[in-house]
Amino acid sequence: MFENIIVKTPGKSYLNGLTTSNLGKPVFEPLLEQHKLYVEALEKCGVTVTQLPASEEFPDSTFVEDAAVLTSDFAVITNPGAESRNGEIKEIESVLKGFYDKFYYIKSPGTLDGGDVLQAENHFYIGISERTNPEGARQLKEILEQEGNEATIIPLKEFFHLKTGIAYLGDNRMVVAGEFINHPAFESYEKIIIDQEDEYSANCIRVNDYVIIPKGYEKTKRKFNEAGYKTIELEMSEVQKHDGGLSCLSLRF
Ligand code: CIR
Repeated sequence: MFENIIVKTPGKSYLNGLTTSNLGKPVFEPLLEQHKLYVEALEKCGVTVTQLPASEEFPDSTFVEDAAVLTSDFAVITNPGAESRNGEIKEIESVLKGFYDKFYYIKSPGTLDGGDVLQAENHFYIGISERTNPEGARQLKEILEQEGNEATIIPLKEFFHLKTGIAYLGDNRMVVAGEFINHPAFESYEKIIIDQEDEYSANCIRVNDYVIIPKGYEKTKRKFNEAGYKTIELEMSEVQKHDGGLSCLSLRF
């Protein structure tokens, strides 16, 4: 069960943020509306939402997930791999001081984005991507193992972040797309397989009694419902334009 969620309102500078997509320039008003509905959906899931104000200084800072890795006992402040995002960790660390006593830090030359970390009970999967380097992944694995968890490092082939293509639903069940469908690391899980044309919907979040999924993926929705999950669908068009998904917009703990 999650009790707390941290989100951050997007600023106007979001429009100048990083992206690799060719989906066009985001439009600010619909983006704000999508973010507002995201917060309302989380509240429906029964969590307390802490909403940080927009900061124009950091265009990508609404993607709070990348600045920290949170467990029930401790927080790891990351060292985001994109130069323009690195300063985002200061605010997130000071906010997390209100929730956690125990902190670890990923240190240079290690880099790590929270979007590359997936928790399945006490087993963590750490992607090596354009943002997370082998040293950052190694540091996080060491921290997690020292705290009694297991950790597996997964070099990515295609996905932007690890969680771009995978989600954990609980009950030993993974949602997998693309390179993770037949990946040996996830062999022991029951899987919900996402079709190639619906790949974006693999980035979904289980929050207590609901699975929040992006709007417009009927097949994915049916698969979740048939597996017994209640779903909430959210329009994510303006977030997707900047490589973001449902998980990126929050820290859940
Ligand atoms: C970036 O390039 O950093 C942002 N435009 C998107 C970050 C998405 N975050 C995530 O998947 N955890």
